[in-house]
Amino acid sequence: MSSLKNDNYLRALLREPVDYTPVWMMRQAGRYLPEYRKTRSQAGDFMSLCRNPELASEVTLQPLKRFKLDAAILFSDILTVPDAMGLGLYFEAGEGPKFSHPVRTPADIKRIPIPDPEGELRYVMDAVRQIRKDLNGEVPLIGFSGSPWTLATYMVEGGSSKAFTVIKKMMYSEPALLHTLLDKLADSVIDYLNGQIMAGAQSVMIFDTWGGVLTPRDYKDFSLHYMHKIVDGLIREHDSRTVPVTLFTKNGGMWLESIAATGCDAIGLDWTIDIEDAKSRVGDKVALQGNMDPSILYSSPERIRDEVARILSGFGYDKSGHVFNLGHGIHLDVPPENAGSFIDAVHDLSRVYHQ
Ligand code: 1CP
Repeated sequence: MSSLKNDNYLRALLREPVDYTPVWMMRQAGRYLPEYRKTRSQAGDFMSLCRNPELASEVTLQPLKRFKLDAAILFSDILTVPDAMGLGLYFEAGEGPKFSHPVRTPADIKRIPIPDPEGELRYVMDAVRQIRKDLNGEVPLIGFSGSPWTLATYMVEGGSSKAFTVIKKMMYSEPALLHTLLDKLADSVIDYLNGQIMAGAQSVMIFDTWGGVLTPRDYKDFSLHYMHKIVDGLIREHDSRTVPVTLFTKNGGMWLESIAATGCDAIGLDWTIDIEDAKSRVGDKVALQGNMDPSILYSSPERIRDEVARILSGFGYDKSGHVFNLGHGIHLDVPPENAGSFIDAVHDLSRVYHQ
């Protein structure tokens, strides 16, 4: 087993005792940091940054140099998988990700391959290996993927969407076709995450950013079902340690019991649910990650501290089972010092809960 200097994050996910509540931030490496913008311009563009293991490792570690974060997250994107399937990912300035070949017909879906993690996606595995080397055992490395449903929204819509009309039309008029795509994506994500684990990721998280736009029934059939399949297919022990799995459905607070029933180790919460309620519903089955509104980081250090205190007391005096985070990614115009105040507040204020 390779040793870790700070394993509070992994311990909290497994509901083992910790010294304080560990914290990391979704999108902690990114455009709110001037040093990220500099490395990105050096790389040329976002995908070139992802494809260069040394630079991807550099930006992964940038937030850890500024703040006392308890975990690092692989610098990459969920859209690497559809890109490896041949959909032609590109970024239009100010418009977000797009695909030159969206998948819409049975022939499109039949054609897409299940990517080999050490083939088309080798650059991601190389980034994981490089980051583990550069982290030098300081904190654990989180690997990640999008959920099949969330990936499918981008693949079918051809990019970001607000109303998801193209994929919903497919869901309601040709459900079997969409299921074929989701099943292929689930198999691809299993291989991709297991590849990351073999390359050195010490926990994995599945981002289901768009599961919350579904009806409860469709959420179960078209999103949760495939995340469950992934949880069942993942390597759960590696290098003599458990590899915890976190599922995050944005706007999924209504469905915590069914999410917990997949056998995941932790559930990521957005800010639309009180952590106290979440804990009373599923706290005996899973750890919880979250859940401060990222917009609180626009306010003062005092206001940030109050919010941290409120969330810690909501989770209460259980010795473990809470990983502090934002309820979604950090906004790109947040002052980095405020992120520092947030992280310090979690560490300072949480120690009393763990004595
Ligand atoms: O211009 C730039 O520099 C690119 C901006 C950017 C960044 C920094 C994109 C494009 N992706 C990323 C990195 C990224 N994406 C990480 C890195 C690790 C970290 O957290 O520090 C992660 C985990 C993601 C995951 C991701 N990408 C998600 C799921 C999480 C979430 O935020 O909901 C989603 C939905 C994406 C798609 C995507 N990629 C990039 C953008 C701008 C988007 C969102 C587009 C949309 O809103 O639909």
